[in-house]
Amino acid sequence: MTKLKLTYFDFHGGRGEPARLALSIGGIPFEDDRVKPGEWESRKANTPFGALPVLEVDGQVVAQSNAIDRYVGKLANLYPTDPWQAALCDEVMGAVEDIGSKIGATLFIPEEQKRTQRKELVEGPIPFYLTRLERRLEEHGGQYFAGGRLSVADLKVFVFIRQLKSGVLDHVPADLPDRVAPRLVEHYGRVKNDPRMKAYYAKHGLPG
Ligand SMILES: N[C@@H](CCC(=O)N[C@@H](CS)C(=O)NCC(=O)O)C(=O)O
Repeated sequence: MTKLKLTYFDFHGGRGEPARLALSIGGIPFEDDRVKPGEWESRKANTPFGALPVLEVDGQVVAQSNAIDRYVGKLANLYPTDPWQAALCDEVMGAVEDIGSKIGATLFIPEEQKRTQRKELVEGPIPFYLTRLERRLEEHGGQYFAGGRLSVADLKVFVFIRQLKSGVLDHVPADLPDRVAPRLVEHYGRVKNDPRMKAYYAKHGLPG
């Protein structure tokens, strides 16, 4: 049997959680390697691009969250087999990466810059991506982003919306998704209430 080890930081959310969710939902055994604070510096150089997540598959390593999500999505039957639906799934994951990278760039900067840059994000890119994701969801049937059923795209959007709604991002109002993209928030609820998702969080604890 293929031996899988998924390495990511030891918290709920971020770029590693969709793959953790997908593998768990698919019942695929994997080593859940969680990097603790203080361990990263010594491990960073051993990753392909100096970043996490990385997935080890029988001793070989692949990086880049969307590549990992596609791979585990295929293993877990959470990635469309139809090429067009797969492209739609990829599109959404790429869009979440686009806006996630913009937000990520404001995580570890001085407070004043953070306030200014987040204000700009709240007035432009974040609502833009929320409304465009909502539009794509509706264009594809309103329930799921691709293939008419849960896929890794839904998991990636779910983690993104949860981050925004949690209020963990200073200067980003937690009600922004509800105000600008209510159908996307409904989608968030749909994914969150999926019994397979509930089983995951019952096992691993709810995000704080
Ligand atoms: N494009 C990459 C970005 C990876 C990335 O920036 N990961 C962050 C965590 S979400 C990281 O490893 N940060 C620590 C560092 O860069 O040292 C992906 O999608 O996996």
